[in-house]
Amino acid sequence: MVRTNPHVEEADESDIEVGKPKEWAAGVPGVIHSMQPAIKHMGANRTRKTLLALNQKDGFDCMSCAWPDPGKRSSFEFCENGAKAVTWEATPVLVASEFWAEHSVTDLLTRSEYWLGMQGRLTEPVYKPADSDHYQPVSWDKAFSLVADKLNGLESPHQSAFYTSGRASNEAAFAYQLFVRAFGTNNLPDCSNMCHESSGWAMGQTIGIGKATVAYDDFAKAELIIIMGQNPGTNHPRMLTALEHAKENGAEIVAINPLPEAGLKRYKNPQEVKGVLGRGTEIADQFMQIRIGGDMALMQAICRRVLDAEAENPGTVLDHDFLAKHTQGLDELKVSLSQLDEGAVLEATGLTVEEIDELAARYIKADKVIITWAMGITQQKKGVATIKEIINLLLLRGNIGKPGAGASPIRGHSNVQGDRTMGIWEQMPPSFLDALEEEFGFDPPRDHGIDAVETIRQMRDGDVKVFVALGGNLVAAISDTHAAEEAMQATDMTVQISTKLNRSHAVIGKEALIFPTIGRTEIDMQANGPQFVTVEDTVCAVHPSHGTVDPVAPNLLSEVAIVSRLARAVLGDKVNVDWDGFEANYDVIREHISHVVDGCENYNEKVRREGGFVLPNGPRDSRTFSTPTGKAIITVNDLQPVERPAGTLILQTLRSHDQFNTTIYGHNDRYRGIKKGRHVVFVNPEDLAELGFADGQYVDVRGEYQDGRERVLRNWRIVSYPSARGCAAAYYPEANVLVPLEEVAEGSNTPLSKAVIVRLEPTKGDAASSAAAAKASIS
Ligand SMILES: Nc1nc2c(c(=O)[nH]1)N[C@H]1C(S)=C(S)[C@@H](COP(=O)(O)OP(=O)(O)OC[C@H]3O[C@@H](n4cnc5c(=O)[nH]c(N)nc54)[C@H](O)[C@@H]3O)O[C@H]1N2
Ligand SMILES: Nc1nc2c(c(=O)[nH]1)N[C@H]1C(S)=C(S)[C@@H](COP(=O)(O)OP(=O)(O)OC[C@H]3O[C@@H](n4cnc5c(=O)[nH]c(N)nc54)[C@H](O)[C@@H]3O)O[C@H]1N2
Ligand SMILES: [Mo]
Repeated sequence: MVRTNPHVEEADESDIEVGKPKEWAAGVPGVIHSMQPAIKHMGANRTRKTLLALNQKDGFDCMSCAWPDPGKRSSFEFCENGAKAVTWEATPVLVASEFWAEHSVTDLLTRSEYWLGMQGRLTEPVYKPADSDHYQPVSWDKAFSLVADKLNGLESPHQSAFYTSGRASNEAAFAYQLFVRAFGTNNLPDCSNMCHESSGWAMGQTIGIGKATVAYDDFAKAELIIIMGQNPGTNHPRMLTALEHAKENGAEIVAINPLPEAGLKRYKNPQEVKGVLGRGTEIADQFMQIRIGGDMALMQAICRRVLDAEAENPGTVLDHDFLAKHTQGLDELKVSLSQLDEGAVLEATGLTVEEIDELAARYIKADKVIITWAMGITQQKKGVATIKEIINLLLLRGNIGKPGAGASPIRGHSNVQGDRTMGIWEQMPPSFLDALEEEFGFDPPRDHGIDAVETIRQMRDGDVKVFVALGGNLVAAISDTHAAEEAMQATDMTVQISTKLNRSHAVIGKEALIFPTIGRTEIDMQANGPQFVTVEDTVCAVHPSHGTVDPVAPNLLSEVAIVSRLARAVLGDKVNVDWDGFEANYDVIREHISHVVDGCENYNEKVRREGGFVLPNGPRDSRTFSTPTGKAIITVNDLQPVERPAGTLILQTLRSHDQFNTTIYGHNDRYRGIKKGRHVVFVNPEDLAELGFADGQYVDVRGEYQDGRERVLRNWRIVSYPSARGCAAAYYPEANVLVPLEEVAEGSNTPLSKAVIVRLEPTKGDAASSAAAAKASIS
């Protein structure tokens, strides 16, 4: 059954229900809830072929996050949110041809992300000419030639930018970066610029590689796991199973977060009897409710206690052999931390001395420690420095390069790490560019390209005129929504390769195209038969992903086919690349990957091994650190807490349980007790009392950053919530209007999405009329 043009109701934000936050995550309701919509819309056959193939060895890789697959898999190797992602993609609800005549671009601009996504899958290429307010169906050939003419008419290739979102496969990503570099630019911004960029920089500079130094099995061997700035219950639910197993093996778990997130407290595993019937597993042995941005001070305070303990009992605390053989910089760290201001630490963290002592004691007691982190750490002014402090702490006791220990950034998009490995980065090192040159016989550009924030700036300033996106929704995902929208609308042409509609199809250049593509769930049939793609998870394991259901519509092309045909149309014979061969048989691309990408030798053979293969990782495998000195570098970083002027709050922008980044599946946030709405701001009850506001009141949330632009969310409902003092929260992407484009993390240029200084102001009028106004102003 194929359904077209459904009627979708916009959310009525006046009707928000607020209940108590949940104390536990997952559980049976999770999986049952998630099965219902799938079965309703997809039919039993398509449901079976997708959900049961999820994360199985002959199935496809779940696109909901980059958490790895265990060696031993259950037949339900997915979580509630993975099932939502699959259903969202594989449900055969289609955007029909008439849609484009019925809905102008101006009309699409008034629609919410929820409404746009719920229109269903895109089915044919469409083009919006400069003199029209409507997209219109167009042939694939015509669509490619329109883009080719525009790109080839630019004065310089640097007037174009080619964005990638982290769902693209390794094969699509490799072909895409090759096309872009052959065209002549390194302008390859990606979602990682807004995500784990701080992790990449901090780890690259200290241990020589920007990836996790742990394998999946290390979680079961760890004695202590510290989870910082991450909400696994919603965003990496399968991680909870690994944490549960770690606990069964005796590990302690410490969670550091301004919010008491459900998954960090208790977990009911839907796949085990005690999860079904019992109270589940208590996850965190210690929960530290830190202030936003306080993690760097906390890490310094723990390092200081480790050093003090060693001074008291010399030879018993530090891993002297490891430090002497593999690291540099210990003495400088000692000097610097001897001056650490404990008062400043308590102020920055909001924690007590006892809590900090307790964590230090746990750290010193454990021989094998893993520290994981995500967006609560990376999207901070001091994100890079904070991660360097995490590395310092791990190095002091040799917790890198031994079983059960390591640094583990938990990546977001399912293949964001693989895309980087394949060359999606505006700053790929010369060794990669040399290998490309050797393999394909052209001279790749050597100057660094621009990242996501810089792309917005250059579009705003008229320097970038053509924007192409391999997936994603940049205009909604980047900071400063209104500035970003103006920038996007100032371009000559925008091109989106997408599965479904989103805001980036409404906020467009003078001319615009949409290229519809098949998704990961779907069978990818090419001239040489069905093709599989490959992906890399957060612990560097590479494996194949095979679609299992027929594409929702006949006129879709795979990402590889779109990129290859676009490249051929733009480049003609300029470079000697067999684009037809790429499209017909992905082994051809993989053969090139083996020659160009480090660690991918014999790629075609290795990815076909049972379970794929794990990329080499110097620190993890052999304590080899490819820094300039060959040693891991212990660093000294200046503490600089987030400053909060009187009367303001530090606001973080985060994910609800019913969304995947800018994709909104529904309007509930089950674990935080929110139903039927997203326009809420979570504030600590004592802060509310101090500021003179009440739970349930409607307010304007106004950004404090001053540059002449007004940044405000109007008519948001206050939810009294047990967040750390002074720290509020609201949902991304709606709250992106508050994050200034100029406010970025030092060293990584990542928008400060977790630390926006805001002021609450009473909304004029009563709640009901305010809510009606909010509804009208949905953007
Ligand atoms: N279902 C689902 N899964 C997803 C995604 C999704 O949207 N939906 N997105 C994917 C992507 S791309 C990513 S990057 C990941 C994101 O995964 P997360 O990083 O878990 O995502 P956020 O919702 O941004 O949550 C940030 C967490 O950090 C905490 N935090 C905020 N500020 C601080 C701080 O200063 N210190 C500390 N210690 N904690 C802080 C917040 O309270 C929150 O718990 O998830 C991936 N998986
Ligand atoms: N304020 C604030 N801003 C943030 C964040 C935050 O925490 N707070 N988080 C940041 C983070 S961590 C990230 S990763 C970015 C995310 O930024 P993006 O990756 O740009 O955004 P997504 O919402 O993941 O992109 C969703 C769109 O991708 C398309 N899509 C889905 N599947 C496929 C596919 O298989 N192929 C193709 N070609 N297209 C597909 C669909 O059209 C869908 O609408 O946002 C960042 N922005
Ligand atoms: Mo992300």
